[in-house]
Amino acid sequence: MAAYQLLGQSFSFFHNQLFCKPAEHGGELAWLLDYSYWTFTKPMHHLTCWIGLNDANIDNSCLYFVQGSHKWGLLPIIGLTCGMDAVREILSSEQVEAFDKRVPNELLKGYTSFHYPLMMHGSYTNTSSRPRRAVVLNAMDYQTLGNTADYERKEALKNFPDMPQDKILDSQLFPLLFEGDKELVGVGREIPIINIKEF
Ligand SMILES: O=C(O)CCC(=O)C(=O)O
Repeated sequence: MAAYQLLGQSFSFFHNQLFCKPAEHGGELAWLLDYSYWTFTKPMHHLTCWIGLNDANIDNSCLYFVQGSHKWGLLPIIGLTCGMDAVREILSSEQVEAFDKRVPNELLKGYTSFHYPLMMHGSYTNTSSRPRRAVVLNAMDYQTLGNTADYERKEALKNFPDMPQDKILDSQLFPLLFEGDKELVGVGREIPIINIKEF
């Protein structure tokens, strides 16, 4: 329901991920915007749901967000293993100011946070004696289309099913997760939708 309210739309499963940062050596995930990696789909109407499998805090490398970065537009891919400061090179001075105030997303095990596909996020090395794991579910508007024809990182597509250009991604590998019209029948009232443009 929260995903429906945030997307304002019925939505499908896009893909999922498991992030495991073992105690004392879990590596860093350099800053990224999810949609920088997903431009082989369009339009951008996706959502990420991050679910903690351990208590996550600064010590064991929780996720960080850069406040306001969702309004910066699409940034290029700089690489997930390029170091936590490489991103500074592509940011303006105002953006670097926001970046320096990045916010730790400390969450208890089992709690969830959602992020917009242009929200800059990353996580540092886990130097603590506790593991930090998370399951991530990526959802998309149920009418999302393939946009693979001119996609440059073809090798990245090998791990995905076929996504023909301009065709709705509705195969069994992209199942419908929440169909608003059907699932909300009987609720008897309008479900408030969040307008991202207000944030
Ligand atoms: O948990 C992490 O460190 C990374 C998660 C992530 O990249 C995401 O939720 O999109």
